[in-house]
Amino acid sequence: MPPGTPRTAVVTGASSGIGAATARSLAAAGFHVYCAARRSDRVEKLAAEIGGTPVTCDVTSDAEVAALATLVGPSLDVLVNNAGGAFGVSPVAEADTDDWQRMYDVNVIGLVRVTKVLLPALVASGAGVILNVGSTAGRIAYEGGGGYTAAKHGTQVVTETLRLELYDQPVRVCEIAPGMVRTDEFALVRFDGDQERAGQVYAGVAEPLVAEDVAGECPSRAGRPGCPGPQSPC
Ligand code: 8X3
Repeated sequence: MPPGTPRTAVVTGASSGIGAATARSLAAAGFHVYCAARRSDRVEKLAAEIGGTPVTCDVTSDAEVAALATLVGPSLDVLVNNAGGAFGVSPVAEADTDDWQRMYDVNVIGLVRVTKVLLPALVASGAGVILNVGSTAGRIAYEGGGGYTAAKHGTQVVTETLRLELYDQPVRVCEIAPGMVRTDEFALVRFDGDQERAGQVYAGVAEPLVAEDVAGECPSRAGRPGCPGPQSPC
């Protein structure tokens, strides 16, 4: 890599929440960020803000993911597999299997699809990093959460499998598994746009995590009780 060439990162699901915050955080650290998500207007705005490249990309589409890899080219330093989500809270006995399928498609197969096409570029960088955004839902079970927890357990197991399989390759495989994070859309999507039910998820939680906590910046928490300061790890 010629001196002065910025390191590169791909963030999927970059249109909002943890994905957008991560893209901003990586850009602030000097990366050129490919901001990938389905909603073109959102990624275009974000990419313009951080000097990155917008990519309209649905991780469930072979063609769009292939186009992402073509755009990125032969070398990539960091892949953040953030695209994911929860749809519905039906108990297993009443499972909406279309919702369960969608959750598996985006949280597991989508992650695999993107990883597979970008892996050669990550290896080529000589020190690639794959960061999969999992969840505490990939560690536990809760009533009504079966479809999402099953999918996020899948995220975790794929991550661990990949780590073992790449033991002799110059690629680190990591997972971050946040708990409840209050973002604009996670709960709203889960409850199909029902603002009131979405709001109840965070009721009684004094200071839920926010996207920037996960992305590594913590300006929103600076000054709160127990915060050691914006430059220190919380
Ligand atoms: C989201 C965590 O607790 O809402 O990944 O399922 S939870």
